[in-house]
Formats: sequence, C-alpha cells, structure tokens
Amino acid sequence: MTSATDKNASTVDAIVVGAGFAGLYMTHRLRGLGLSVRTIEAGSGVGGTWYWNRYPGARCDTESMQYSFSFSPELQQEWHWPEKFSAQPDILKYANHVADRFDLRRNITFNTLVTSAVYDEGDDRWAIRTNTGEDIRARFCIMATGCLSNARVPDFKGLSDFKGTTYHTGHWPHEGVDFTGKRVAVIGTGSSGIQSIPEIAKQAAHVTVFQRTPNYSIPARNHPMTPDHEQLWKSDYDARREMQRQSRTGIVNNLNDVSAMAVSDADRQNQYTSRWATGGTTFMASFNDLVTNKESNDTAAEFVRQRIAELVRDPDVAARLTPRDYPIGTKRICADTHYFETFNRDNVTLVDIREAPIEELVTGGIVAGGKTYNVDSIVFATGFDALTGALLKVDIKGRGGESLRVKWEAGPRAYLGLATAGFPNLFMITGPGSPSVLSNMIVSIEQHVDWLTDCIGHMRARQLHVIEPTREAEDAWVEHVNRAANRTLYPRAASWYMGANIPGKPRVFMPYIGGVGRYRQECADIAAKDYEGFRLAPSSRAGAFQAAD
Ligand code: NA7
Repeated sequence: MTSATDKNASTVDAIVVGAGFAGLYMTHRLRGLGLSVRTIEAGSGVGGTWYWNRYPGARCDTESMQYSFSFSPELQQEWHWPEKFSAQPDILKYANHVADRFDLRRNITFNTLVTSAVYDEGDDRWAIRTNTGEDIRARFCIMATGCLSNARVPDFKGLSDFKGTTYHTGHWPHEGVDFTGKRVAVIGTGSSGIQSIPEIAKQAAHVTVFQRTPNYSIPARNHPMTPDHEQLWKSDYDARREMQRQSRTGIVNNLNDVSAMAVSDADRQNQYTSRWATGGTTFMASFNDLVTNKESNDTAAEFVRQRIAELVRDPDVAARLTPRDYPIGTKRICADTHYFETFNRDNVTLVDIREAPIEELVTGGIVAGGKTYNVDSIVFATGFDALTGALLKVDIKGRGGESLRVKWEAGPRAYLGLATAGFPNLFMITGPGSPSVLSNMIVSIEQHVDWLTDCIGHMRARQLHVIEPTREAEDAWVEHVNRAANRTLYPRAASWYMGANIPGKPRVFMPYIGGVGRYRQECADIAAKDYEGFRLAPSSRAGAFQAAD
C-alpha cells in the first residue's frame, strides 16, 4: 500500500504535475479524498508563475483580497496582504505558507521535470517518466502546469553572439540583478515589460526599449492595504467569494452593466475618468460591451490614447507608444506604475521595431533598422508559449500511442478545457477551452480542482476507474468555444490568446470566453447529468484505489 507521505512511491493513485497554485490545491484535495499523490515540480520551491517570474516590478493585476484561495475560511481570515495589488515576493510567501499550513511538501518532489506520460491500456494507468530517470505509475495524471509557464526567447539571428548578460522575465535569477551603471535593452512591452521597464530605468545607466506592438495600460494606483478595505472583504468573504464565482471574470469589478453606446458622451467620459482614477484593469468593466461592440470599444481605446498623449512629453514618442491597430482589451490589458511617464526620463529610449526591425544580435548589442545599440544586458520580456506550451513540452501519449502533440497540431481540443478524447484519466487544470487566462486564475483553479475532486470521488464510490470524453462531446465543446470567441472582438488582435506570438503556432482562440459563472454552471450541469459527454468504465479489479494514510 502506498502512503500519501511517501514522495518516493513509484505507484500512486494520482500524479500532479506542477506545484503552483493549481498543483498545491489539487494535491490538498486529492489527499483529502484519501488518495495517494505525488506532485512533481520543476522548480526548487512551490508557487509556479510566482516562483519563476521574479523580475523587478512583478505584481499581480488582480486585487490581493480577490487573488487568494477561498477554500479555507481560516486561511483567508488569518492572511494579511500588505498591498492592494500584491508584489511577487508577497504572493510567493503566501504560496509557501499554503504549502506549510496544509503540509503539502511531503507529497512534492522538487527540481524534477516530467518528460513523458504514456497511457498503458493493459493496466489503465499512466506511466510517467522524469528527467531524473524515475518511472512512476498513476491512475490519474493531472497537469497543473500553468498557462504561462513555457518562457520563450525568440530565435533572433546572432542570439549566441551577444557577449553581455541576458535574462528572461519568466526565468529571473533568484538573487536578483543589479543594473546600476549598465546599459540595458528590454525587448517586449507586454505586462512583464511594462512592469519591469520603470524599475530597471530607475537603476540602469540607460534603457533602450524595443517595442513591436504598443500596449494599452491603465495605472494600477497601487497602495498599502487599508484596514477598512481588508475588513470590508474579511467581514463578508463568503458572499464576496460567491460573487467572484458567479461573475464573468472571477473578479468583483463593479461591472457597469450597460452599453457604452447607451449613455451620453459626458456620462461615458465620467465613467472612464473615474475608473482611470481608481486604477487597475477593471477599467474594462466601465461598460458591458467593450469587448463585443467595436463602436463602444473605440470610445474606451480613444480615452486611453488621450491619456498617453498627456503623460508622454515628446509627441513623437507618445505617438509610437499609442496602440491603434487592435481593440482595447483584445490583447491582455496591462496595469502599470508610471510606465508611460518612464519615457520622459533622459535615460530611456524607445525603438519601434515595426519601423526599425531587429536584424541581429552582435557581440556588443542589437542591430535594428541599420543602427547598432550597444548594451551590457538584454532583458527578454518576450512572453510565453501560452496555454499549450507547457502541456506539449511533456511527451504525452494516449490510447494506441496517439501523441497529444500530433492531436493538437491544428490547435488544442479539449472537452471543457479539462480532458481530451483518447487520453483517459488525463486532466488539465485551467486547460485550453476553459476560462483560464481570461479570468482570475485562482477562482478558475479552485473550480477545476473542486469539480475534479467530486468527479474522482464519484468514480471511486461507484467502482469506476476510467473516464474519458467522447470525440463528439469534445468537438461540440470546441465549436462552442469558437462560437463564443467569434461573438467578440478578441480574434481581431494578434495576441498570445490566439497563439500569434509563436511563429508557426496555429491561430486559434484558446480560452473560453463564455464567462466564469456560466462555465461553472455548464460544468456542474454536466456532472449532474452523470458526466454527460464522458465515458466512464468500471474497475477491472477490486481495490483499484489505494488508501492513503
Ligand atoms: P506577453 O504579453 O506575451 O508580451 C511579450 C512581448 O514581447 C510583447 O510586447 C511582444 O510583442 C514582444 N515580442 C514577442 N516576440 C517578439 C519578437 N520576436 N520580437 C520583438 N518583440 C517580441 O508576455 P508578458 O510576459 O509580458 O506577459 C504575459 C502575461 O503574464 C500577461 O499577459 C499577464 O497575464 C501576466 P507583440 O505584442 O507580440 O507584438
């Protein structure tokens, strides 16, 4: 019999890949169910995204009181967040606290990568191999590998010729980096670039920012947590958590549930002005149709463009920082602290690589538009192979040796974004086809983990040991996800939601935009109808589930 405390066990009920928030909570719930669990984590500690992304200025753009677990009333009451929007070190501290408080480390093997997972049809188990040469067998294989965890450095010509230091924001050195006196290039102006550029500019001798696409960003207006705000949430946490679960994005954002076109120009301007003054990405909740109606969207986009023109002193630089060719919100909107103002500093230069493309990297720097920019360091804030990248990094083979990489060649296909036909007992937490990155990740993680825990509990109670979606149910779900996306403006942007940042990746809108509340209901309905769209098979032998201690 395998013990839940034995992290060296080679046969377990469930293997969880990843010890970020999804992996931690999944481990906790499976153990609560009495299953033996092994959790395999590439890093040397817990926290996932918040373990890896340690770049200067890294901060969550969902408010702290909402970006935290709800499953333990004690945890949510006792934890104190120091700021309105949490900085990465505080979120990592919280992840570590959760791991300790619920004694999860005893299940986790750190510094280990899962390299392959192969379904053994003879035994109805997954055979998992790690880069340390270990083989583990498990009935359930649960991928808690994160949506933005496969960091990517573009394949620039001459990449290895550069002799200075290079960093990727998603793989930042744990000891930090001192840029004092250095000439630094930052490539990329997504969330990571927008958060790190102001911090790097305070320290470095000079920063040259290489921008491919200008971004819409709203001032975060972060501040220390006020006792009143903390109390407001803590005194009413149950009701507020429920509001999060039923909302569109998993965030209580005071959605102004009216079209931007249904109000007067003055009222519309007041709404934007007030949201801009409050700060944060809930700016997008100013009206209910900003991502579905282009005319409405234009009004919000124009408001932000005007603010950029006010914030940036040099009109040419302001023009280059101004997004014009995609609707606001259709690439992930950013929240910043003095991003646009940073371009007023004497030690910051903007290079628009649409006008002056990066030609190559050379020993001393970057050549763009025929000009050489000599730098000591390059920061790649170039993002991730989002949603599918971390899943497909593992060589996953299902029934008949079918490869997930091959199955998903034309884009991901998953029923509910949770499971995929031909791969029994393989689950993805916040996988493609679920709200995932369009939502407050912790709310979506909890919903998936809870649903899955119920599902596995249901199987155990009925002596069922194999679950797998049907191809028909999966096709219908993928169609539903596509239809939902096509009702919005999202497909109009070349975003990582669409796989557009990776050369050769299929252009498919990957997350489900139907909304967190609606998706939760859809998942609940399917479970209530005896897991409609899934095929469940009985246990081939007695004692299919091992007991944990
Ligand atoms: P993002 O949002 O994917 O941003 C990456 C940035 O890097 C973006 O500005 C890209 O321009 C740019 N990029 C990517 N490839 C290249 C090449 N080849 N040349 C020049 N510039 C390039 O990643 P982040 O890490 O900032 O944020 C990811 C998420 O983490 C964020 O949305 C939050 O959810 C948290 P592009 O826009 O593709 O033209």
